[in-house]
Amino acid sequence: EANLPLVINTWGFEKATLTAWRSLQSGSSPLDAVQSGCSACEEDQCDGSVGFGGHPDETGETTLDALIMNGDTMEVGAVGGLRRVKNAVGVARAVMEHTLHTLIVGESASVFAQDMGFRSESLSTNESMQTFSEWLNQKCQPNYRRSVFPDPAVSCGPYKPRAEAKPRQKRGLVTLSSHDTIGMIVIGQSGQVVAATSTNGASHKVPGRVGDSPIAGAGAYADSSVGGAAATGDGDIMMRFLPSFLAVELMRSGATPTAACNSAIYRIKKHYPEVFGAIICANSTGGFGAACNKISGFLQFPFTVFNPQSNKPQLYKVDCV
Ligand code: SD4
Repeated sequence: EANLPLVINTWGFEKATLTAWRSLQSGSSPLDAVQSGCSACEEDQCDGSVGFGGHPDETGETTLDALIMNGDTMEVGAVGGLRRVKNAVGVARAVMEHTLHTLIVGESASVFAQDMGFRSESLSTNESMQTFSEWLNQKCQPNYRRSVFPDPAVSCGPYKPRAEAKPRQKRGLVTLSSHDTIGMIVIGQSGQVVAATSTNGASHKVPGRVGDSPIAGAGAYADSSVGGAAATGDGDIMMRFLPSFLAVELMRSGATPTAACNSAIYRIKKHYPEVFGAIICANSTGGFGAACNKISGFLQFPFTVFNPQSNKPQLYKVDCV
């Protein structure tokens, strides 16, 4: 018996879940619902990790990655390193519907967005500028560069995102530790599976760095004949394993959503036991699950679900493996 429709997303982003659910209830398509859910997070700057004003790069600029996928048609639209446009998932949708491409990046993505009528505006805020200047003023700036001759006065070497269980600071106050991409799967009443992601990536990234979130099969994947998956965590590592694709393929072979999620995390863990990664999985009948990699200080991964049973955004926490 199918338990549909279903909205499921990473983290405790309940407003996003509710927005997507209401969109479905008002008769919108699953694609519109998943887009509106992720857009709500962009406007809300969820955890400072989605949308404008979070995670400035090495030059202080915030740039955005997003993806949307239609599991009926296997169409995908995505943007990487999008500058000066707040609604990244909207631009991803425009890539899918108004071009024959899948992924457009950087300054050119911004020009495309402007051509499509999106407003061009700064993605910086007082908070993101403060994060940037605090980082600049550190004696030793943790960053993503691998120095051949490490100069501790300039750099602490590769920056390690530190996942932690304690509640995030309030909106806009970005910490080095928060990196909470929204990844959402929506399954419509008739079984159409769609997925989307939106993020501002990693703090102090090298300009031009694109993470896993806008990569189909990495950040998210959807196939209406099977289900969907969406990932969050250290994208530089996670994208090497295409965990969302893997999880969907495992469900195709008969794995439950929970088993598929676990296997995708174990695959990464085998090579990178200390790297934070988490994934949500859902099958086309509305079954769902999640998994995360247990690292020090991070033992449980929260995710949010709305389905006919819950009747509200229901927060779940899965124990990490
Ligand atoms: C990235 N995966 O750009 C994103 C960040 C993230 O939870 O998911 N944080 O690497």
